[in-house]
Amino acid sequence: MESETPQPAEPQDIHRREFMWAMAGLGAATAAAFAGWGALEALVPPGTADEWHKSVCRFCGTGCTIRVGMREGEIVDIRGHEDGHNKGVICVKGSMLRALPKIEGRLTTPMIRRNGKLEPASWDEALDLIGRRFKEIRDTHGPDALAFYGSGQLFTEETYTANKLFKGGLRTNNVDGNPRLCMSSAAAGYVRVYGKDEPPGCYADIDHAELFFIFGANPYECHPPLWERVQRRRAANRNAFVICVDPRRSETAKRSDLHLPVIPGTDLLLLNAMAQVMVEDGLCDMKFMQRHVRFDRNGETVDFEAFRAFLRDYTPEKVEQQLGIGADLIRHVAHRFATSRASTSLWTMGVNQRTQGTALNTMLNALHLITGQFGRKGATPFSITGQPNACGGVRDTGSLSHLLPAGRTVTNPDHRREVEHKWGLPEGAISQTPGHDAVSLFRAMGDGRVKGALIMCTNPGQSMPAADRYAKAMQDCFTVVSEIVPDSETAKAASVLLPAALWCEKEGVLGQGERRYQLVPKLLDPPGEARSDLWMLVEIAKRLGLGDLIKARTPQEVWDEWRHFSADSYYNFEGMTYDRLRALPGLQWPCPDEDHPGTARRFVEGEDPFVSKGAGIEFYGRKDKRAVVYLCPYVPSPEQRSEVYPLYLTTGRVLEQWHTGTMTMRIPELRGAAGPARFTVSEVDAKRRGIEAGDMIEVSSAFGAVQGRAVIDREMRPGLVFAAFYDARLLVNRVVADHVDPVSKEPEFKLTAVQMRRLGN
Ligand SMILES: Nc1nc2c(c(=O)[nH]1)N[C@H]1C(S)=C(S)[C@@H](COP(=O)(O)OP(=O)(O)OC[C@H]3O[C@@H](n4cnc5c(=O)[nH]c(N)nc54)[C@H](O)[C@@H]3O)O[C@H]1N2
Ligand SMILES: Nc1nc2c(c(=O)[nH]1)N[C@H]1C(S)=C(S)[C@@H](COP(=O)(O)OP(=O)(O)OC[C@H]3O[C@@H](n4cnc5c(=O)[nH]c(N)nc54)[C@H](O)[C@@H]3O)O[C@H]1N2
Ligand code: SF4
Ligand SMILES: [Mo]
Repeated sequence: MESETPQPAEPQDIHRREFMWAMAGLGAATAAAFAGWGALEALVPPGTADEWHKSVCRFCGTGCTIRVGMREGEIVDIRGHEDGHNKGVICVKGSMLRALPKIEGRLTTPMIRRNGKLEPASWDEALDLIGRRFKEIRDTHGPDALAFYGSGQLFTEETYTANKLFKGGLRTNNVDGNPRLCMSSAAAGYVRVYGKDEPPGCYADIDHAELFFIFGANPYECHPPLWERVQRRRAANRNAFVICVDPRRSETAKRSDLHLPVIPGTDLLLLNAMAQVMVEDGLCDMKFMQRHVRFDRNGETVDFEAFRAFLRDYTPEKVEQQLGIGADLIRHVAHRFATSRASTSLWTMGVNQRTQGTALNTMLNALHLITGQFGRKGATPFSITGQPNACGGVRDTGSLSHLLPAGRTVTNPDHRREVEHKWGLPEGAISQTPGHDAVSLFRAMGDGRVKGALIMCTNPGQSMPAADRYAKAMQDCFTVVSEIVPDSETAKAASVLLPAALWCEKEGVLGQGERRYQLVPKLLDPPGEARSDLWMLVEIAKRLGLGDLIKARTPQEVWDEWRHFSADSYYNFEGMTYDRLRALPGLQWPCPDEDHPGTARRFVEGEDPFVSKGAGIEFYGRKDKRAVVYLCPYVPSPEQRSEVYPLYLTTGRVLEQWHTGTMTMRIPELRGAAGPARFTVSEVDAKRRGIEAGDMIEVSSAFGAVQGRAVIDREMRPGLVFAAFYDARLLVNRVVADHVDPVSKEPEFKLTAVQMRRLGN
């Protein structure tokens, strides 16, 4: 296992929200101690726990290992686990996990909508109704009138079971989920480039990198322990240098050595121009390319000269105006990237949530491949993941509408046969038609093609783009929602609402951003009638007459089934037993047997068990053992600013709030620290419209309108407006466009043309 984790040292970053924490009643001393690496845990006043349990944070994909302190059957303390990859560090959301099981207004009983109103019901009534309606729908309209919409926050055992139940049992590939809104462009990029999904590198690469290329990511707020690790690398190595590419002056951009404030939506021009400079200035690693790389133009293999010719349209001089970054600076960045001892790229939603998300992912990988910035410690193309189980739970188990488990696809007849065989199904049982991706699914729910849906552990009523349209779609359908609270925007549209156990009220495996799987132990009983999502799936399967297919019924039974399932694939994690996961702060796959320590760096000899001896680096995901560099033309977004809609709206996150806020808005310290959501606008745009700080404004697009208060930010670029999406009172997704990337089908949350006007104060 990787051991080059940083040594404790002085915290490197002082958090801007100290004072807010102080105001939130935590006291100035506590707030000041909330300062960074190794110190965050001081936020929580020392509890008087008398037992400690190893667990994992349920919030983001950083996947911090934690210690949960308990007394008299209650959680009283949360600490970062020193043995975890996070070396004891957690962020404020992790610290406040102790409050999560006790949030106000938990849903504790099943509810059925009768005469337009949700009313309490027994589990038997709810489950019988679901069984009856799902069967009726399937028998009358066919299996494709049913769907599962899941989440990168369910446990692996839950998602695996749902996928098996719907694809293998009900025989529809309509299985999708919120990772489509999040990681599908990253997955599409990795699959296109290496033939296999998931990042090749690991967090420890941060400790060795000299150049950090942070692209469309704001780790200061969204992955704080990783940002802190970058800070420590900077403190330890004078040559370390951080470049941040973000149209917005984000908290990460402010703290970087170089911020490239690209014009929103144009940054593929930057990547192509960097490649052009690398090719023309002799910065490419020709040996690496000759051994490991192939070039592709629209499915046809081409040579390096064709790549070079393609890039001539993207010289720094040709793109600088459209991109908003000068040619000299582009050259400088290309040289730095190529010549640094080790370059690590870190990217997330500024890249993925774009109509060119797949192309951007492909090109970020390409820059590493053409310069040989790959496979050495600190040299890696790293798409950081968002949710705690988008990787392990959804991508690896193939729980998206075009996939089957362990890297298989529904359109491949061999893959279908293999899965049918493993699941004990007759040949031809699995449909050959890909199901609906998220946006297409909600459209189908809206126009009657899909009539029954099970939605688990996600809140599409607030998180889908063009939200009004899709809230209506859920109402028009027989929609079953599993939730922990009764009043999410999705719960409001439910026909049947099922009370779910959360995080430490159930047991299961989470798989995070560096291919690390960790076990969450059950420490508490769920409140009232709440049950685990796995239990619900098993009970629904029984009601559908599919109990024989879903034979594994406890988390460990499901895990063992899935572990054995993986054994003949490159995802092999046969060696990750519950016993090992209980004892260790996680393991990284591939991990083929119980003596295997796990794999920090994939495709690298000596680390990855699948690489042949003497190969050094081997891209075994493809028959020719090569990674593919694509020629990716820049295509402007369909959302273009106009006279009517002269501004761009972009959306994202803040440190203290998780997604749609159903959990973190119920934790007073977090709610207090972030405050209500607001629109951040530039001084110029505010002045032009007579808007002053705190005024009510309306932001509208071709998709809808929403009202909220304005914050005027001097550092905001003119022409851009920002809002986070955690606050249902400022339901920004009403305005957000729902165009998708043609390959990954991920919506472009990051770009909507809008207008803005002052309403009053
Ligand atoms: N505190 C907190 N942390 C979280 C989460 C949370 O809800 N709260 N959610 C988790 C999840 S699921 C995810 S997916 C991650 C997301 O993590 P991030 O992707 O880091 O967060 P975002 O705020 O969505 O977007 C990142 C940046 O993309 C920029 N951006 C917008 N348009 C463009 C563009 O055209 N080009 C470029 N280069 N950048 C652009 C935005 O200005 C923004 O700063 O965070 C995870 N961590
Ligand atoms: N405008 C805009 N919209 C976005 C994005 C953006 O950047 N901008 N980002 C997108 C991305 S990357 C993501 S990942 C999505 C996230 O979007 P969602 O998944 O819709 O957001 P969450 O708030 O995480 O929803 C999880 C829900 O599950 C409930 N829950 C918690 N634990 C459990 C459990 O154990 N079981 C069950 N059944 N329920 C549980 C919570 O109360 C919550 O309502 O949002 C997407 N939407
Ligand atoms: S960084 Fe992510 S995983 Fe770590 S404590 Fe914070 S929310 Fe949890
Ligand atoms: Mo996400």
